[in-house]
Amino acid sequence: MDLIKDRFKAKADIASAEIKELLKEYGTRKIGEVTLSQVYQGMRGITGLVTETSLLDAQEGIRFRGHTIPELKEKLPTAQNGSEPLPEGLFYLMLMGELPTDEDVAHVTAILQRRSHVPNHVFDAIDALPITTHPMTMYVVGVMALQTESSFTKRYAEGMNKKDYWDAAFDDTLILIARLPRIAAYIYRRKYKNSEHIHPNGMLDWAGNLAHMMGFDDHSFRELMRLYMTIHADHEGGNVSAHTTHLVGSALSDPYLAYAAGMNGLAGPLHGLANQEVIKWIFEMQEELGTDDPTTEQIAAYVQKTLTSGKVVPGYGHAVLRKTDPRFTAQMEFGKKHMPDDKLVNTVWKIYETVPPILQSLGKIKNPWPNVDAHSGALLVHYGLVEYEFYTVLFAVSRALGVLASLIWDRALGFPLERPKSVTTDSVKMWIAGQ
Ligand code: FAM
Repeated sequence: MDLIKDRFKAKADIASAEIKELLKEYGTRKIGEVTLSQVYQGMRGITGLVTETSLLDAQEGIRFRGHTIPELKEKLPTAQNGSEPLPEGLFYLMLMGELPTDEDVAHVTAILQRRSHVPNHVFDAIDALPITTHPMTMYVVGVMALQTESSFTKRYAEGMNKKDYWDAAFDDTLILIARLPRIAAYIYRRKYKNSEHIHPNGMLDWAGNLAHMMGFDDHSFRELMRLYMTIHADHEGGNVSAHTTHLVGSALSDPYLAYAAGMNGLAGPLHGLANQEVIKWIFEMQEELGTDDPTTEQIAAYVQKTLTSGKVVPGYGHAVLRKTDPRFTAQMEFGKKHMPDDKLVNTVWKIYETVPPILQSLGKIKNPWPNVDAHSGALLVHYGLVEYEFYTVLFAVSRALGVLASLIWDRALGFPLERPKSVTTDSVKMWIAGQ
């Protein structure tokens, strides 16, 4: 771990000095204006935080340290006889700000393999929950039970110097990321496979081992897990899961507490839970239409019914994006390559043809195009992972890579407690009246 840590520290020192200079020169320059509507309507478009790991462009989609998803698929190392990027490589890129070599990725994989032991009390905590508990609740309980292992909290209590916060956050992060696949797979096997647990395979990469421990050893499913873990890892800093992790971490809550908080945000239906809602919506449509191969006309009618009943069409729209999500496109390419004739996948493609014009016709939806969740479930169902309530756990495992790499940077750059100002409507009225 020290090789990576030393390399990171050198980069963080350079970045820190650069930012200090930048603020000395330009700190008082205005970066934007805030309207009253933005204050009341979710701070859309307000620039208010720094997240080094990725940047989201409304027209182009996500760039991880400047690289698009197609560029990552070209440049990131893959598993042996694989073609999908290894998520360990993306973690390295987001953390270091440079593309990893095959050796760098192998080094991260080895660290994660070595640190993946999960203490028994974590499984006891998960087992204490009723079997009907939602997998995301089990997952966050598991992460919170793991918090007993935090070296950040231990070292803080021992009087850790603030210049070492990044070091403690680094250790907690690598160990937490290493353990997440085991916790996720444990939940899957407990809830859906009668607690017939599968031991980790120490020879497999991080995502491949997750597939293995869930009970899916198909080569192309492992490839899907590698792609899935890569494309869900980060989406700049303002989305609910990333922002919450950053915010809670700003109070010097350790990476376990901050990540658990962020995953509670991911568990919301307007955010990460949408990936289960998409498949649930498609299954309900198939049920109502009495076919697993609906026509575009039947889909259009069902979309209208969804909208008139005051519900959202899950998997469509985005708070920032104004085009088809490149994470959707990457999944569509995977589908075309591995399962071109799958009926459910073809239904997703027909929905893609049908939904945008309908949403556009409403006149109020800023982005009628599909987001990452519109495709993910259909690929998982193809391999038999049909338990869609579990899908957001996979999203959460992946999102750890981005939000925790970012948290290390927060500590390394000495970001302070985050504390924006709030107002009351009474104070707004007085402001309007010029009092
Ligand atoms: N279906 C129906 N109505 C939608 C919609 C959709 N897919 N997307 C937006 N709208 C509505 C929205 O509810 C709002 O209606 P009201 O004015 O009546 O409240 C109106 O259109 C304007 O919304 P917007 O400004 O275009 O979008 P927001 O920035 O407010 O919301 C989303 C963005 C993602 C919350 C919204 O598009 C949505 O609810 N989508 C469906 C749920 C979903 O797929 N979420 C996953 C997002 C994904 F990126 C992730 O985080 N994993």
